[in-house]
Amino acid sequence: MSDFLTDSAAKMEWKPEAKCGMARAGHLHTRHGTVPTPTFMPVGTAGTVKGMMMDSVRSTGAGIVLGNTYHLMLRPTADRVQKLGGLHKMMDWSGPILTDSGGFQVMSLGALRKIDEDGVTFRSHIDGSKHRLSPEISTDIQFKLDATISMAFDECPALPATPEVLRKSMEMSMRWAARSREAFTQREGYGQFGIVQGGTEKDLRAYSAKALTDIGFEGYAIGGLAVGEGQELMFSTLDFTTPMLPEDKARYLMGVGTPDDLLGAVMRGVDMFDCVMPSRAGRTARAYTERGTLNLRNARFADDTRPITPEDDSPIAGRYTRAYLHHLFRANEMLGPMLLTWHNLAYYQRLMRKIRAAIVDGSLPELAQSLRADWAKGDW
Ligand code: PRF
Repeated sequence: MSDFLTDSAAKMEWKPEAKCGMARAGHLHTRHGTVPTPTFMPVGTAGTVKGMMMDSVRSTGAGIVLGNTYHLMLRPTADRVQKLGGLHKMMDWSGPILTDSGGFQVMSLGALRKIDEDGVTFRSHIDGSKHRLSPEISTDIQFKLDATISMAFDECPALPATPEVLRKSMEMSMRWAARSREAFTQREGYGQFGIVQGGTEKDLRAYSAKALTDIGFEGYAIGGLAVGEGQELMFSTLDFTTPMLPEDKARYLMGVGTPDDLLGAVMRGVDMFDCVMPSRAGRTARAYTERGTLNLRNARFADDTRPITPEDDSPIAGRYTRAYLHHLFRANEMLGPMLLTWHNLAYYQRLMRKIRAAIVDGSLPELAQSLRADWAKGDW
């Protein structure tokens, strides 16, 4: 996987290449290689994209993967990752890695969480042991992990929430963003992204975007979405939030989403995404295809001798029948989740390549129309 390092950058920079409406195509240059954007980052929570060897992840065209402060600080611990040479070396991925800062995962996974102005105390979901995260601790952990892109430490309230709750939480996240930046060690080709919060409130998003751009980060994430508000509200929030962010920095929508979410968000000016959807769906027998999803556990596939898709650009198309994949899942064979995760990650990367090419040649609206029409058709 040495191809990543041939173009390592002294400075982390996002450079635009083409625009189509609000959609942007560009390149993110980092110490660990250059990533064409828009890009989808497979989730490698605990130092592994579950069920995948990193060569297989790379073979799908993925250029950057995500790791999690929360999981890695609990196990194997940041000090151990550092002793193993950092996350890249530990997991055999020489390309860029972005790590989330932990607050979001504490709130969704940790037990007995207690938030105060300084940070959050919580118990591990693994063994109940007590831990603490703060902007300084999270930033230090991400340094030890050797994350190419570190995320500022933030709080993400669940929606719906009152404007008052959203405002208080967002203001604290902005104080935490300043502390995260203060604690961040600048290194060549590495960077740190701030996270815009404020729910679906325009004035709060504006306050947050200004607070973060005043501090100054290498990129800007949009957090606090895809937390129960639905696609329509997420899109309308993006409509007013992306124009508040600098034109010359990468924009990352955290924890999103379905293929249709990605398409809609790119058309609203987002460059980067991460989501467990393709990998988690792969483990639970759901296959993404150009015609929507298939549940391969379904009895109707028991004698289906066709490949998952008639297109031959999936890494598993032409090699395995639907009937065989159905059998693997029914028999709880580990190859089932492995093959289908690979297939789904390849689908997501293919989708991003198609979207990117359409931005470059100015045909994104036409592509969007044909993608949506095909998703609605259902199985072949
Ligand atoms: N903040 C952080 N990580 C996140 C989110 C957030 O708001 C979300 C929301 N969709 C996913 N992951 N730090």
